[in-house]
Amino acid sequence: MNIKNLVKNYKLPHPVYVTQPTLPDLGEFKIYLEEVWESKWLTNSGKFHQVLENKLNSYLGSENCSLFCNGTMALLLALKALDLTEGEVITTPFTFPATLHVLSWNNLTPVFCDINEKTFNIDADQIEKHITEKTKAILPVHVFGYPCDVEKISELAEKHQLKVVYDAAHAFGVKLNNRPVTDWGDLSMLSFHATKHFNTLEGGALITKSPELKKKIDLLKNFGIADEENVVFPGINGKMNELQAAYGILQLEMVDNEVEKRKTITELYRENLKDVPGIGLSIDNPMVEHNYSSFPILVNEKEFGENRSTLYEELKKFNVFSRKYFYPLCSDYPCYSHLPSARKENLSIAKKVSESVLCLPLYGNLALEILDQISFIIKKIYNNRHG
Ligand code: T4K
Repeated sequence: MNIKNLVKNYKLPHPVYVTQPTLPDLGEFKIYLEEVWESKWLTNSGKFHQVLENKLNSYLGSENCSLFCNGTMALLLALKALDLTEGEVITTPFTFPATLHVLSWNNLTPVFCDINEKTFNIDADQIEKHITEKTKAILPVHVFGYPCDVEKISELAEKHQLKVVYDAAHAFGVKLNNRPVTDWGDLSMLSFHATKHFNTLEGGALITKSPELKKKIDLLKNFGIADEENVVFPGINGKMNELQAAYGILQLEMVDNEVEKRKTITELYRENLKDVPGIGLSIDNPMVEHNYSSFPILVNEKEFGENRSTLYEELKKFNVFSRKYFYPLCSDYPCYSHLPSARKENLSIAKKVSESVLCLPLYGNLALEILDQISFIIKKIYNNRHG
């Protein structure tokens, strides 16, 4: 059967996107909104902000959580809080643009390190060769919520006196060996964007073990205002407002259920796709307590019969809107491609992964029949290529 006929027979009735937020009950949110309307306290560390910060500390097993208007602003200020104002920072090219842009906005030069083929994270065994007298920090990303080689990165940081800031945008609630992944590094940034399984519409947080750092971060995100008469340094506005925080409190009550549903979906996808030639699944590390934030597959063109980009386009015809996270590599953006570390020979694994990765739809409300249908379509496309 040709693709046209397959589409005719198996096209999904509605578009299915890579993700979809699970919203809290509108009635419950209205109760909080009425409270905000009554108090007229809309932002600047209000009641809901304080409640959410405390609740997140309990949930995440952290002591010092600082809420932000979004994850990018949080990461930008993480670097400021650590006085990283010049020099080089070793990072990964396989990430969302924000990871790189916050370095540029802080006058820091990114140095790209290749990634590990199995975890998609920065290859900790290759970091040391990039360290020079200009290196100030390492900025790894727990891509798709899979933890980096945190022990090795800590060792390197200690040996070379480097700061470590984790972009943990995808790693809300992830644990490694029963420890929150945000335990490692000087600071970790979490994103609470609408596309995350825990979200505050837009939002983010920094997590640190240091109460002094938390104090500095809270000043930085509020213009450096210490009190009505004292502004201690040039801060900025990075605050989360009361509506975001109130929404976040309701989201937090739902998050375990969301993760549980995503786990079921992930297991079913794995089962459905495990025998499809040319579809590579990520490793399942038993030491990791996942959050099931994404479902990436790797498409091997030779075995599957078509490449990742063709599969991406064909799935669209069936109303399946997967995403090529993360393609192109950040090192290929015009603003970074001139850097010596951006050359292809330095990033061969990242290039290979980025050219074969595809994130399939995954969210708590994704019906199991739809998921089965998506898996079935992928198998049909394979069969179509192989007679
Ligand atoms: N570091 C890393 C490693 C990151 O991945 C991100 C963000 C950041 C830093 C920065 O954190 P934030 O400053 O954003 O807090 C999306 C998100 O906008 C972005 O937050 C996220 N990473 C990135 C991986 O994904 P896009 O450009 O792909 O989003 P968009 O609008 O195409 O949405 C994807 C799908 O989600 C849509 O097809 C449908 C669905 N969707 C989206 C929105 C916005 C909804 O169902 N509802 C919605 O409200 O970046």
